[in-house]
Amino acid sequence: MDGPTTRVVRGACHHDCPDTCVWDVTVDNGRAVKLRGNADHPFTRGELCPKVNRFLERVYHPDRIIRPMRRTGPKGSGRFETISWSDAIAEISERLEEVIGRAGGEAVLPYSFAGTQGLVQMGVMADRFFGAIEASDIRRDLCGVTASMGAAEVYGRPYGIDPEDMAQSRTIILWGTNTKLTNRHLWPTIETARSRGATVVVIDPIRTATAGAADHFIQIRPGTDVALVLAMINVLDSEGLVDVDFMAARATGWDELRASAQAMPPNLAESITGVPASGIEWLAKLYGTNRPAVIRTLIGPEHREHGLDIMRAVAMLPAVTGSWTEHGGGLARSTEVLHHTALGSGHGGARRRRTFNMADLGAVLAGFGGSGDRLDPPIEVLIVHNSNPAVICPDQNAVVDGLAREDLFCVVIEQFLTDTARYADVVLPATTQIEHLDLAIAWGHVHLALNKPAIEPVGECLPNSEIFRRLASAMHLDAPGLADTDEAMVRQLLDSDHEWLYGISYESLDRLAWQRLAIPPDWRPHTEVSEGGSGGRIRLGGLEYRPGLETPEGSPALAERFPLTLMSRKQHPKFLNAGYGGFDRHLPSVGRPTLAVHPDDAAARGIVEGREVTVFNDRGALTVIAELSDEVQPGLVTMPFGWWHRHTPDDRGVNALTNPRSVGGVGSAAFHETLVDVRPAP
Ligand SMILES: Nc1nc2c(c(=O)[nH]1)N[C@H]1C(S)=C(S)[C@@H](COP(=O)(O)OP(=O)(O)OC[C@H]3O[C@@H](n4cnc5c(=O)[nH]c(N)nc54)[C@H](O)[C@@H]3O)O[C@H]1N2
Ligand SMILES: Nc1nc2c(c(=O)[nH]1)N[C@H]1C(S)=C(S)[C@@H](COP(=O)(O)OP(=O)(O)OC[C@H]3O[C@@H](n4cnc5c(=O)[nH]c(N)nc54)[C@H](O)[C@@H]3O)O[C@H]1N2
Ligand code: SF4
Ligand SMILES: [Mo]
Repeated sequence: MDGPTTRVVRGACHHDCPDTCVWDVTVDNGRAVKLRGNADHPFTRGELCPKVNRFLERVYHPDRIIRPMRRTGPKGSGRFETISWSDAIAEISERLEEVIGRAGGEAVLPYSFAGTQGLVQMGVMADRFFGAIEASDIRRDLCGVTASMGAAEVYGRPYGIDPEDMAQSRTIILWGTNTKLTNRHLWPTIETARSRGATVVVIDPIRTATAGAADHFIQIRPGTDVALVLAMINVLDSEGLVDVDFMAARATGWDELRASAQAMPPNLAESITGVPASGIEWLAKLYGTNRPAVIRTLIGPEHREHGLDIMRAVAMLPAVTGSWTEHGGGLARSTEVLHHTALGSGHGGARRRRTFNMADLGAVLAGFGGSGDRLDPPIEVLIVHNSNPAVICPDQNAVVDGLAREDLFCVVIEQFLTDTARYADVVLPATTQIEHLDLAIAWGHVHLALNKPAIEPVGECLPNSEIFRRLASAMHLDAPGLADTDEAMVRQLLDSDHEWLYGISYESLDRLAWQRLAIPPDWRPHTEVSEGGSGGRIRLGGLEYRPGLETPEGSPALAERFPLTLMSRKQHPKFLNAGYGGFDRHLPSVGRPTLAVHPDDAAARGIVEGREVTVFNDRGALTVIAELSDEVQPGLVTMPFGWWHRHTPDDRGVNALTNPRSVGGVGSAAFHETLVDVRPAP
């Protein structure tokens, strides 16, 4: 009941989720008692999700880390003693000064990702701190960067349309995105379009919940999308459905693309993709004629060696048909670039320090750089915030071996004792989103939000920003901005004169909680001379389907030993990456990770539903529960990612098996290109 001591504070969800819901926290006598979606928010409309509906349980969870802790047992044992903040900061800053003085700043490695997407707590102060000590740098490339680079190769600035404009679309292709699970607040927009007659198609190797809810499902062989795109262009071209005028006005490279497409007739594409030629012809004609037609993608196909090729290929389609010119046509991809453009922020630009791809953590901690060279200096200090690399990073056995190194000084800033924090020398307690201030961008819509703290920090928790401020002060660092308050940093971020920030200020956000970027309604990107690109033109060009190295086609010899392909996507409605994998109330009823196996592959191996199986390759082996499923195609097995180590008898998760390969150290890892075999557990 609301009483005189009750107030409501507006904030925004911090999770690495496209939706960035706006919420209202009811606070009674300093304690948050209710957290609900704000019904007036245009995109999320008052509904949160099964992950976050019980967020207050997380805030006040008995397992929450609320004091700094120092390790007392062997690494990984999880045994710690409580220490004071002043001891923790002194211990870390003295260690940093000693290492930096002896080996140089590059012996220090920050590791962070998108545990919170709020810009301040994600990295503004941390980046300043690590820049000031000239630490090694990390490419935060595990998610979204490959997809973005693929679109950027075509468009320069990889702008997509406002996803809410999909309400106008007549054809909606959900290309390797599991909207109903990963981007649930877009579904009502899709339903609106449907109620006006739109056709919804899903292209995915797995019959996901989204595929089940669509009008048509195209079950493609994993990683073969470039062949499908080329065959679609082949059909569009022969049916006269390409927009030659648009391409002549806006693009270069149609002749090369056309030649590539001519070399990929639908029947050849059928043999590569597994999609019947008649299905390819139907899809191309639907896309070319039932307009406006939009392609929606997030990141699904990027976790592959040639993920960039796929994202580049898919991005070309709307230029070939000129569908950008129609309201509700074009490509609806991550909107992060729109927010960063408006704010003038983002992590682009030249890197001056030694830089590693976050996917290579295992190798880096073992003393090797991306190309196998010995590191000089090797990493002596690892400082982790907003990430759980022991669970989310590929080549998990190597990551855990690295974290277990006795000579590594490891600091983890966390809310819970994750599989990574277990290995820390010092664990520092971090606030949650309802305890700190932040500016929340969104990658699924164009509304910016201000997250205001609703309660005082629980226990002795501190915001990431304050922890780095204290470290900077203890080390007497004098680079600019290291003492800025969180409010000052939010104000700096908003201090942009870009036209899309027109009318948006700290004061207005403070009053309104969220505001739409001032992107014109019915904005149609890439129809005018674009920013970037080659001379402002859309870059088409030759396209080639290439199988990744760790696929049956790419490595037949390896596939003889490990004939099945393992994919490990987001799968559980109550998981958000690894953020809830340690919470009993969020685990599926089986309580253990399962491996989905096609009945044909199961029969060939004597695998029985519900029994234990071992899934293995040269990187590792896991004992999990078999689940016979025709949602996967023969030759493919899937296991959800995000489970904490203790849920398998091997004390590991699916990333113990996954492929860490990235191309040239840039972009995401080839998680989904992992060859394995499966046998009944002994
Ligand atoms: N419930 C829940 N929601 C989440 C998350 C979560 O953990 N749980 N995580 C959040 C994060 S960090 C992200 S990045 C987003 C991701 O959002 P999405 O990109 O929608 O999700 P993914 O599951 O990574 O991949 C989507 C689909 O791509 C398919 N796919 C994989 N390879 C290929 C391919 O080669 N071709 C084609 N056509 N399809 C392919 C997969 O089978 C999968 O069904 O979700 C966010 N939302
Ligand atoms: N096999 C496989 N691996 C994958 C993927 C996959 O599909 N398959 N997906 C990849 C993708 S798309 C992503 S985005 C990554 C996700 O990788 P991560 O970003 O590392 O994962 P999260 O679980 O979202 O967040 C990590 C931690 O941040 C903490 N956290 C939240 N808020 C705060 C805060 O304010 N301060 C501090 N200090 N900590 C906070 C949470 O407690 C959580 O433990 O995983 C990747 N790994
Ligand atoms: S995780 Fe996503 S859907 Fe759930 S509350 Fe946060 S932003 Fe909304
Ligand atoms: Mo992600």
